[in-house]
Amino acid sequence: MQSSFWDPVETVSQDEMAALQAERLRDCLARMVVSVPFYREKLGAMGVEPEDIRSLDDLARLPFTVKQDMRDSYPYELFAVPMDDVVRIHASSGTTGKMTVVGYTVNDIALWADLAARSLSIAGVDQSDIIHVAYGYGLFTGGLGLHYGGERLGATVVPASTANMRRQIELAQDFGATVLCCTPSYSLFLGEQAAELDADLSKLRLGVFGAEPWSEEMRSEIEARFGITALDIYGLSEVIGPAVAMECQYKRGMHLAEDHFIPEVVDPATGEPLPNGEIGELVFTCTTKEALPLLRYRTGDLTRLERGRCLCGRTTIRMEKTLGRADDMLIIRGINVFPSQIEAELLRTDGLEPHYELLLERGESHMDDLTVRVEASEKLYRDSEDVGAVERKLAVTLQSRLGVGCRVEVVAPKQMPRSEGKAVRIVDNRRI
Ligand code: DLL
Repeated sequence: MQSSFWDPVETVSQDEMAALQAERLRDCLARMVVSVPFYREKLGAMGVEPEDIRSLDDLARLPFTVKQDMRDSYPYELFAVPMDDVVRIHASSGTTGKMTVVGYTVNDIALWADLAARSLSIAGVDQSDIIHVAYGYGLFTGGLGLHYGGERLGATVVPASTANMRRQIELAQDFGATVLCCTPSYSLFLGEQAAELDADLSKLRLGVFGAEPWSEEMRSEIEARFGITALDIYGLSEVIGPAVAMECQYKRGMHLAEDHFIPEVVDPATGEPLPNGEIGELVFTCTTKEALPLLRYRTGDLTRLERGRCLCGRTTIRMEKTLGRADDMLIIRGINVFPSQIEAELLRTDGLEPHYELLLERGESHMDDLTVRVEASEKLYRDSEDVGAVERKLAVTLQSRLGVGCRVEVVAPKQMPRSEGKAVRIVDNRRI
């Protein structure tokens, strides 16, 4: 094991892990029935007592928690501790409805810092690194999550946040950033501006990118542009924030902190658990957090899980790069596609930049019409005759590879919006 900060739990056998998880689950249920009326009522209605939980197989008998439950409990009703013990609040706005509010005790913040340090360590970060954190600081968990993790690890953290691109680049260059933490889409924006300013970011060696889906093709693009290794970090505020799962240098899926967050993959339609290796909706049971323990929280994210020792030596279960959220799946004339699949095809096409959006409109026959808008490279745009050819070719490729009929619109360089945080890929103009 190469890393400087690792927990022995990362290399235990599957049986040892399952025993630890079952014990923590029982303890968590015991706390919940005492402190959270929502869970007391749900478990009571199902006739489940904490001591009925003998092994992890009993997990499937427990009720799900969904985002709507969190919204209905706005702001604090799901908290398992009195507000006097809550020292931090984060919240995610989502696109519709009320915010989802999450709370942390002193111990929760310490756990989060430990897990974020573990994640950074899995990525190969150590004390000698200078971490430029360009995730947003605020109610979003990205900035503060990586910040505390970097400090816990003993690295040097630069809390750049997302504002002011010129300043951002000056900081990364002058302070000698070796690790960049931000969304993959923001890294592209930063790289583009750094090139325009002729900045020297040659000390950068690693990117810890997440908070939004990004394809393998996007990874290759970012790695080539910066000359770095780009690794995927996953998390969600409901569970803790970033550091739920992190890729190691072998890029064989993200190592999940399953000692704290028990993962399951279920059929998104029926909720039935699926065997490891099958794609479905990721569900987490958060057993160790004090302020906001959660039972079987449905993330909406689609992925698959894989067991087995990784080349890095860790035995923790790994989750594959997510396909995206079930809600983001487009149904175009009866065909299901994820934006990340379209992204992969765009990036395989010469002459296009990795900046795109997917425009949805209700066509005349009430079918969904998709327009893929993507930016041309300077070179392609100079030979404007080729733009039409690329549009036609890409439309044919998308039709044959993904089965999706769509219009492709290649726009002039720098015409697509650049994001400061999570990229907005879908513009939905369909009237309901
Ligand atoms: O995005 C936490 C985070 C911050 C993760 C920084 C990684 C880095 P939320 O704002 O609550 O939390 O959004 C959570 O973002 O359910 C996924 O749909 C998506 N997501 C997060 N990480 C990834 C990833 C943060 N690596 C939601 N790949 C999740 C794909 C991701 N999607």
